[in-house]
Amino acid sequence: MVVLANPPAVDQIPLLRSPGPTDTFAAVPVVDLSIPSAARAIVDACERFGFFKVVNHGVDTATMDRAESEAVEFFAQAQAVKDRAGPAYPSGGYGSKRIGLNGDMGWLEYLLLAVHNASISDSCAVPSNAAFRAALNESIAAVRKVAVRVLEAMAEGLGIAPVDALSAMVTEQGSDQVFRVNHYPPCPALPGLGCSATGFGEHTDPQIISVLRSNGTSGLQIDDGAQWVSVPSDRDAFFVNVGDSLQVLTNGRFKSVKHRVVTNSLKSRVSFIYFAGPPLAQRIAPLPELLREGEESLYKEFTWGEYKKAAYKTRLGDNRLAQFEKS
Ligand code: GA4
Repeated sequence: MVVLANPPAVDQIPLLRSPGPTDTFAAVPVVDLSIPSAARAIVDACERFGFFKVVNHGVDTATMDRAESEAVEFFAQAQAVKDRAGPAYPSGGYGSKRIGLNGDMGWLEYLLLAVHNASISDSCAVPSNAAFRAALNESIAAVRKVAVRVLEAMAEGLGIAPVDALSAMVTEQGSDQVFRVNHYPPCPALPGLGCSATGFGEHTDPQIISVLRSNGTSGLQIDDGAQWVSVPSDRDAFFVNVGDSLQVLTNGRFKSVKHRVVTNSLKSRVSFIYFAGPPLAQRIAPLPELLREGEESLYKEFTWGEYKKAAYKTRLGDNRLAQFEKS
């Protein structure tokens, strides 16, 4: 029998100042993936914010909706049933409130799933429900295709050949891909404090890119370089984050975007995120084509496996890349 510690209560979750109405990120870059200028628009957005929204991506809404309603059903089950799908670490499964291994907490529950090729890895027994697993596999395949198209357009925009120079790192055998299903239940409002509980604390993603789809409930915020801004939700679009590894591959030209999720007091937020990571042995270093004459790498040499291992020793909000920067 698995003995679980008591789940943390809301008073153990860190608070965040609620954003005022002026803090909305109305200028979120929108990339139309169906037109040739997408390549340039992606590079521009990655340089300015490390974040953009993708439309005309070719993914059928029904694919994501099916996975979403299965996820809603999964999270509606009794706590004891969900706990049997845990723990999330080390090989994937259900987790609640605790994030990572070093004491971070948020007002959410989630499934963390290892992906092999384009579906949930056989080594990951969760979810065991066949309909849920099939719906997730369909959505993983679809989101992964979006990630590949984004990385191809990015290579084109950066002027690096071949066209799959970046996407191959993600589609190669042994690439380290993770799919995350997050459920943020409505969180009791904290009247008068002007604060909300943290859904998922501020962090950057360690991988190359992450591709996110949510159910249209607000909560995602990014650091636009000057302040935290709320990203208007859009269930028909995908949102792309530049991760730490892509910042290094571009020698700092692209920004790994700091982001977080604040809770909503009325509505549940359900999000799917595909984290595109390379094989563990992949060397993460600036692409030679991107270095100008005489320009040196800003980072020490490392592999994705080394970076991932180091990341799991950090707290969520730590600047994980700092220890790999050349002094
Ligand atoms: C952030 C991006 C992904 O959600 C994730 C997270 C991972 C986890 O939840 O287990 C980490 C976090 C993420 C970065 C630092 C470490 C690892 C929690 C944490 C404190 C799955 C990932 O790959 O890195």
